[in-house]
Amino acid sequence: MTTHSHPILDHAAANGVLLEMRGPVALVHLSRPAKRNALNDALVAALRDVFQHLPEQAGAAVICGDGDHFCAGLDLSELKERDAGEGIHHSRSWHVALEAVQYGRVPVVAALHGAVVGGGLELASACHLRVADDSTFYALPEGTRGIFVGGGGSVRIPKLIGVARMTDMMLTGRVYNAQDGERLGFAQYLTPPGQSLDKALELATRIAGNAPLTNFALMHALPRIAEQPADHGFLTEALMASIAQSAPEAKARVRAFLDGKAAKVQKS
Ligand code: 1HE
Repeated sequence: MTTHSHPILDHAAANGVLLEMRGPVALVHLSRPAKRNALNDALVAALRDVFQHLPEQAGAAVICGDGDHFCAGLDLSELKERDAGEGIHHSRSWHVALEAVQYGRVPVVAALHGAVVGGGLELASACHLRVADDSTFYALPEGTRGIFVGGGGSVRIPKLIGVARMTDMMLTGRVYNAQDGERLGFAQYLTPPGQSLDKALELATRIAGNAPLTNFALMHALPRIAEQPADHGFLTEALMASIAQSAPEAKARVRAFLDGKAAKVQKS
């Protein structure tokens, strides 16, 4: 384990976001366990700063929550009377931070446990993969608190579970458990209690070994292609494919397979 000292990362650590390097993986902790990792303005800014300043050697990242829960969402003690203009800027500050997670330099795996609620679920949805353990539960209490999502959840969450399920969660306060969350598409992996971080680190280490252009294409091109009309998507795909396969790293990997030096795909 290596911790990094850098003025921006030190400031982030003081505001509840800790970075440690685990080999090629940047492990980012939400570290405000006494408040269930509730996201106040300083913590959201710290998250943005950490993802904008990941160390060069990071090839993938993992986000986890310290304590018994991943994240309790927006820090409700900061929900003061804002006028409409201030509310827009507050929401936009979350968008910037979560875009730094989603569209940063490296793929991000969320290691989930306990509460993944409100803004915590919005943050998890900005990651590229989610690994949940058996203690995980998902909710959007915004509906019952008289507010709305503001951290990009209305854009990202329906892509995971559909508009109808998100509407239900907000209208009725419905909570999904870990098994249902995996079945519906919140998480791609489900582990026994206490094992989501190890699994997330294992996956992130593997992801960090991919060709960088493949990871770039999956993070930056795939979600945009999915939003494009099909004829635009086919063109973007062709451009991205040709760029990726022209990289020396791709040529070396294909050559290794043809020479019998690379692993075959194994039946799972
Ligand atoms: C908090 C927060 C918070 C805990 N803001 N302080 N999110 C919510 O509506 C979820 C609110 N939280 C909860 O439902 C529960 O705290 C949990 C299920 C997450 C965890 O329960 P538990 O029993 O482990 O902890 P606790 O005893 O409820 O909380 C421990 C402390 O954390 C306590 O403070 P203390 O000073 O009395 O010790 C809680 O007040 C504090 N705490 N959650 C502030 N969220 C961009 S828009 C996004 C909009 C939203 O995210 S709305 C959803 C907000």
